[in-house]
Amino acid sequence: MRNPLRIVHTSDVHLDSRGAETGADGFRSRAERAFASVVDTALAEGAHLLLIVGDLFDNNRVDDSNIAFVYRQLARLDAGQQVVVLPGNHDVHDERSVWNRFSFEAAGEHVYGLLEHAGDCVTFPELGVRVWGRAMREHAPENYPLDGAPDQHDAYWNVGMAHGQVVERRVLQGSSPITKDEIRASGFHYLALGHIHVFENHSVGDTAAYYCGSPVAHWAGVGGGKVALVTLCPKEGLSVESRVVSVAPAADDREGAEGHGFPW
Ligand SMILES: [Mn+2]
Repeated sequence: MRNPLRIVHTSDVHLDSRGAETGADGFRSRAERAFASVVDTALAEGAHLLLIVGDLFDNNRVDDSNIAFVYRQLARLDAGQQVVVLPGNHDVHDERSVWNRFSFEAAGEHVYGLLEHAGDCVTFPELGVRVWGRAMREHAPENYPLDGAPDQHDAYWNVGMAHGQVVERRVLQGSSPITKDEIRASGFHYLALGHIHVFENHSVGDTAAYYCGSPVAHWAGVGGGKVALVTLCPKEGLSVESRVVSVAPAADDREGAEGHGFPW
């Protein structure tokens, strides 16, 4: 029996404290401020799940204060709110990965990482949801984020996480491709995508698939930094709302403020 499920879906925060300054509100960067707003949104919406779909960290050399910042923010969530994180191309899960320094024990029992290169599932029986994702070792044309997606299970909401580029077909150009046919065949009720910094709908067949966009307005552009608020309901079906969580100040530099929607 599936119950209504509320998800906050984010990606591409790109935390990096290098060159940071501490503002009046105590945050060291736009990315930190935006990530705190993501947590605020999960709290205000009473989300059951917070999905972080890659590039939480800007690179694998970020210093430990960035990791500690994430622990502090995720510790603000209410009891029962669960978090699932997936590496992206900026924080790939390789030998030098930031995820080798990230302690899930320190982050709390409510924080799960999908770090297996062959793909892994975490199941939350109390929420009736199963979340699958495949950790990226290398961002390359041969990396297929949806390879090994599992058979779906009728008893659960089947949710996928994938960090990469949606394309029409595999053409061995461009890295971490996710094809429309793979999305269709995956059978996920909801596929949470990361990599593109603006909100985009790539739903195919019975699979709802969305890029949530970066929550950081500086990366996302004039429309503001956003999260996706997803509700899965047995009766009313799926709803997806793109919610602004950060706005670029008018005086922000033009390059960032105009945004480009691309992941570099
Ligand atoms: Mn990316």
